[in-house]
Amino acid sequence: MLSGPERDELSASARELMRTPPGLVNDGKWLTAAEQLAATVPLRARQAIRRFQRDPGLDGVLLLSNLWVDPEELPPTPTQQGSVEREATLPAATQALIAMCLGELIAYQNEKGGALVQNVVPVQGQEESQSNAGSAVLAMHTENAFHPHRPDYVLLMCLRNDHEDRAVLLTGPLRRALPHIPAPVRAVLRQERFETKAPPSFLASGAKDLHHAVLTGAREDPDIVVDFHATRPLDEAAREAMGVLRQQLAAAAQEFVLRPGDLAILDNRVTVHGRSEFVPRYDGRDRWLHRTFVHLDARRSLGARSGDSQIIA
Ligand SMILES: O=C(O)CCC(=O)C(=O)O
Ligand SMILES: [Fe+2]
Repeated sequence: MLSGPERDELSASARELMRTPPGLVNDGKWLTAAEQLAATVPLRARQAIRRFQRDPGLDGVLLLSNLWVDPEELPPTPTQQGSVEREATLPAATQALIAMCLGELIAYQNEKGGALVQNVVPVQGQEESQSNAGSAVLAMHTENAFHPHRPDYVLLMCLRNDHEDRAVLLTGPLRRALPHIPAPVRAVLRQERFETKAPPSFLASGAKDLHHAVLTGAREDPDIVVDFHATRPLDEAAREAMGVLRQQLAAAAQEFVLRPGDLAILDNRVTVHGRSEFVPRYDGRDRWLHRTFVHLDARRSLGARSGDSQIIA
């Protein structure tokens, strides 16, 4: 929770960034300014971010609240498919500053045109879709689980919640669930007995389905890669193991009703996330989040990007 003075300090930096030419989020010069100004983010927030990088805690979520978002000043919630925030608005600049404190902003050419700040909004006709445009229950997932260069962190900042304050961001923290998963089940989850489908926009440009283990890395504190909509177990034991994992993640689930000015930072390596259902009205007042992805080490994806672009092909 930012104090009043901290909120004003951060919004002053964000306003300065807004005014930096050309005022476009994906522009290299603007991003350099964001990187410089990230050093002016209030100290306590930077300390919390640094601590979270080293140890994401049991929940794998860092919630920053009381960021400067005034729903009365905002334009109507976008309604179109694939909506992004190319312009350096105050919320987009705020999100970019926080993201720069964490690492390198990245995006995917095949997802929302490679925009570094994207809009998560309900889209008419997409109610049932298992994507950020839907408003039905969104199954728990690792963000871009199918992708070898999936994000390390996902930032979700709330500009508006739904009319009834019903939409809940759900997280499934692996660190809380793991102790309840029997060793033989964990052993199955550590084997490459799972396949995660790439979404159609990525398949069209040659992405492959990922054949993978769900748990990797340290035995007592592994990383997780799973999407309960897109990951398919390849045999019966793998199916059972995924069922146990799903159950234990649900039992450990944390609920976040994001309100304007709340920003959730999810460690995409140790927590999965999803969303409850809600009822959109498409009246310009619907739920609206900004989403940004961050890599800790941009060098790892260098071969998948062109030059110093932030965009993964
Ligand atoms: O709508 C939400 O709270 C989360 C949506 C989501 O999973 C995402 O945008 O990656
Ligand atoms: Fe997601």
